[in-house]
Amino acid sequence: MKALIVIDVQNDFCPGGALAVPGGDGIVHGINTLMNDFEAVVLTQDWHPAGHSSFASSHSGKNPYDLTEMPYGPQVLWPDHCIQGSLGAKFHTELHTDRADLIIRKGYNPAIDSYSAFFENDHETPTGLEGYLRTRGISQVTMVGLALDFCVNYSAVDAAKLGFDVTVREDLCRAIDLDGSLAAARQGMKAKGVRLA
Ligand code: VGL
Ligand code: ZN
Repeated sequence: MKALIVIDVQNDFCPGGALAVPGGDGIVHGINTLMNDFEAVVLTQDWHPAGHSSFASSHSGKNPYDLTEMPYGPQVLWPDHCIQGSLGAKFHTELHTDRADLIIRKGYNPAIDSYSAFFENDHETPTGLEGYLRTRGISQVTMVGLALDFCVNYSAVDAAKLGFDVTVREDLCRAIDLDGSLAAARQGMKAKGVRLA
C-alpha cells in the first residue's frame, strides 16, 4: 500500500504568509492531481500555540532565523506562524483537503518544535503517524509539500529510518534555503536512502 504525505501546504508557508516559502503556492495543483495515484492521502498541518518556543518573539534579544540552543539541540527561531485556529494555519484554499484520509497536526507542544510528521524535534516523542501507516498496511510513502529543506526533509529521513520506502517528489516541493540548508537536506536524505524524484 502506498500513501501520499502532503507536508504543511498552509497559508503561512505560501506567498503573503508569515513564513512564506518562495513559490509555495505553485505546487498545489500538481499535488491535487497526484492524489489520484495513491491508496491513502495524509496531510500534515503545522499547528503552534501562541508564544511557541520556536518563535523568535518568545526569546528576548532574538530575531527570526537566528539559531538558539534548546534542551533537545539547536533550533532555528522563526517568525510567528501557523498559530492554532488562525488563517495562516489553514490549508491553501485550493488544496483538495477533502481527499485526505488523515490530517496530522504537529508542533502543538509549547516547548518542542516538530518539523517531522513522525517525531517532535527531540527525535523521540511520536506523533502517531507511524502506527497509523503500519496498521493500514502502508509500506511505501511519497512526500510533497513545504518546506523541502525543513519539514519534508525531517519527515522523509524519519520515514526512511523507520523502514518505509520513501520517495520525495522535489518538483512538488519548495525550499526555504537558509545558509545552505537545501544542499544539506538533499545530501542527508540521499544518505538515508530517500529517493529524490
Ligand atoms: C516549517 C519552519 C517552521 C516547515 C514549519 O513546514 O518546513 N518550517 N515550521
Ligand atoms: Zn512551525
